[in-house]
Amino acid sequence: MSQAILTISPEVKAALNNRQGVVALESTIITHGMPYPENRDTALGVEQAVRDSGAIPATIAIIDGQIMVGLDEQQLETLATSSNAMKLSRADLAMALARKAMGSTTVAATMIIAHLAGIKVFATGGIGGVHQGAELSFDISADLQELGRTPVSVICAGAKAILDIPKTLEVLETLGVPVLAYGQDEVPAFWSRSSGLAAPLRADTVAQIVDFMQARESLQLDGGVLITNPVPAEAEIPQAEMQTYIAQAIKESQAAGISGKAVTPWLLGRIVEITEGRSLVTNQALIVNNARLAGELAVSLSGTATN
Ligand code: PSU
Ligand code: MN
Repeated sequence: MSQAILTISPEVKAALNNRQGVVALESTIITHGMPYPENRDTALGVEQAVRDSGAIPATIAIIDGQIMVGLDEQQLETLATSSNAMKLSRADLAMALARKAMGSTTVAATMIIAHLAGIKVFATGGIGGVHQGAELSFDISADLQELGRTPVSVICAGAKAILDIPKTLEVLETLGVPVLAYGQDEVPAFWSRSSGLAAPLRADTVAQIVDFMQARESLQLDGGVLITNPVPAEAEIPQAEMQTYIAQAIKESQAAGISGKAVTPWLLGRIVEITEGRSLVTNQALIVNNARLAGELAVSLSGTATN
């Protein structure tokens, strides 16, 4: 039975048994996405936002080789202060178990574990995608393939604007992943509400998302759904402004020879420095906003056959 390898917290277990809404949360944003103590405070704030909408948060990470679904405050603190946590995607997840290591889960690995646990809704900040210059580096996040195969709905604030968003959307389309924008026609671009790119699909209410997911279920379609939720207006950094910071960070990363798994964390960290912390505040606001929407969706779904 698939849940046997999971350590599910009592609270999450009770919520799953009672068919209460549960929202999965990733942990790479804690270990590789933000500095301490903002990472811990954000993780706690995100959990609270899920609770505020009536659902139960399940932050996912690997501690001593155990797959934890739902962390207590002490475990969150351990993760937030660790300097050696492995960044785990589909390819490396099993090695963290075999080595009894500590590891944080990316969007891809969080989807795999959420699915094993029977959790349908997952909130994050931004997904990985096709990196700028991918035609030379071949750097395309495993998050995209995972969305193509694992049936979990991921709520994010758009593809991170450090990526090539048009190419990311093309790959998602190829993989058959529906991309919905929530309440607007454009795909949001993480720190910015606007990307200049039309969203393939749009939903304006949680009820519309639920109807859409039920229709997918009746078609027996595999794979995930990506719901892109624009950052609240008061917290956004406009796209034109953001673009100069991103261009500078990418140029510096190339000059420094950063590659592979290190690229996303390096760029995010550098952009926090370049914006003197402003991008971090935006990042916190958008993930809390996503957690709220995910909570509402999980609660609505828990009352349907799709649950
Ligand atoms: N968004 C953030 N910070 C992060 C990430 C997203 O604000 O650290 C993480 C997510 O876990 C995502 C991962 O799955 O970056 C993508 O990494 P890669 O491009 O190496 O697949
Ligand atoms: Mn990569």
